[in-house]
Amino acid sequence: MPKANINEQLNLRRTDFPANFRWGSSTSSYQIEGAAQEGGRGESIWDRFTSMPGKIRDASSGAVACDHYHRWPADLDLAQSLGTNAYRFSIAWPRIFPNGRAAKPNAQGLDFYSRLVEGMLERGLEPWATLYHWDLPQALQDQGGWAQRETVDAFLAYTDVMTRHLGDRVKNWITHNEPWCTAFIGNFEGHHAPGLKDFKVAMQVCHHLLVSHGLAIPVIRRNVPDARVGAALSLHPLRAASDRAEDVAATQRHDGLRNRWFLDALYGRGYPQDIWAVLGSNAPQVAPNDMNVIATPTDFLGVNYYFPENVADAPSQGVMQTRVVELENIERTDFGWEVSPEGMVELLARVARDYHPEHIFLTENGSTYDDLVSPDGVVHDVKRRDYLQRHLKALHQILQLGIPVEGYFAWSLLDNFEWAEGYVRRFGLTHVDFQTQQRRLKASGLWYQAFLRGEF
Ligand code: IFM
Repeated sequence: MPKANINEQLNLRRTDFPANFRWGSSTSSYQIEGAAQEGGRGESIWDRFTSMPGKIRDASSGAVACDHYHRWPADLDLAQSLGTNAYRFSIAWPRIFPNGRAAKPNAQGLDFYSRLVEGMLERGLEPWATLYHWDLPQALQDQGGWAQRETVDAFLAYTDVMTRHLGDRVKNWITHNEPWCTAFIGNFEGHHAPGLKDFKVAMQVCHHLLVSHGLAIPVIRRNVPDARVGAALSLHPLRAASDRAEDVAATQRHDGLRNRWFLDALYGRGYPQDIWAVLGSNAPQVAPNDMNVIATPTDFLGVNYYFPENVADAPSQGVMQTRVVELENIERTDFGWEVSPEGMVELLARVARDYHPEHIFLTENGSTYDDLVSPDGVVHDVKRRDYLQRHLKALHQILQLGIPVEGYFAWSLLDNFEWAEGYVRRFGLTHVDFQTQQRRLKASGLWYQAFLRGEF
């Protein structure tokens, strides 16, 4: 379909959004940087996990990934060429403290992020730094990882160093990316590093992540004049798989751990009592004052939105006794994730109604499809383009409802290492040929660029 026609049908322009709206793209260190053994970087739990047979679908790792460590100037040029005014990245803790903690940080790691941030500022990209996007130093995991309270102290020391070092230039700080995933995919399902399968451990990890978030806030504020601090949560609108009372109750439980566990705690309500009761002996150890710490006021809520879930009762399934079911005749991405822009409206309306965050940023949203480079050299990813357009339309609707969303970060700038899926799943607006490291904007990226540059 010619460009003009698509955009006429969509009827959406950048000027329909506030002038100071943040438009960006998102990435994370382990997924793009590569250079795993350069610059004094230490081993991360993902280096270790990917070296274990059978953990990664294509037996790959992030050892080279997009080679962003060497190619970052060109990648930032790309982000700038899109017309974005913000860029979200994460810092690899093992580049700063190769063994997790030390009296002195690794100067080469600090320099790398300093240059990266300078590069953003030179290109008019507001830096949004995430402190923890899953690459824990392996040395800390060897001592028990996030299940140990000492890891919280190590995180605070790392946070202190990073915010002192970059705080004059980086004002927007995200403590954790998707703590649900860190805790449960990594420590209960075992599909992500460190690959544990222990629900009780996952609950303790989850609690320590939240405590570390709360304790990091005053550290960041002390070091960064005009800091804005928040966490990026993976949240989902949930639907009962049927009208059966059991499925409705299961959905309530699922919501309790997926969404409310984080939102209730961050917004000062403590952990949801209904879930605490279900957890029994799996409930985490909570020190006096922890819940106050977790509820330390933030400056914004980061929401990563991908898909809704349909939930059924499953008495034989673990502590929570819930199951996510795949309903038929539903539009899905090639990952099997339901495509639901209306779910994003529903989710943000719910968050705004129940928790009243004053500022919200969509810190991730995106889709994966099996892209092919056509003989004409173009990746005609019409499904991803359509996904992006429909979610931006939904975003506009969200703003019209008066919900205070102030920015949108597309996941992702580049195809990259998609964790347990290796390089099989491509989420980029930019195609990366992992043999040659050639980048080329896909049709979705070209459309985002035209939208952001006001070309229609
Ligand atoms: O690639 C991930 C990212 O690291 C965290 N949020 C979801 C993305 C897609 O799965």
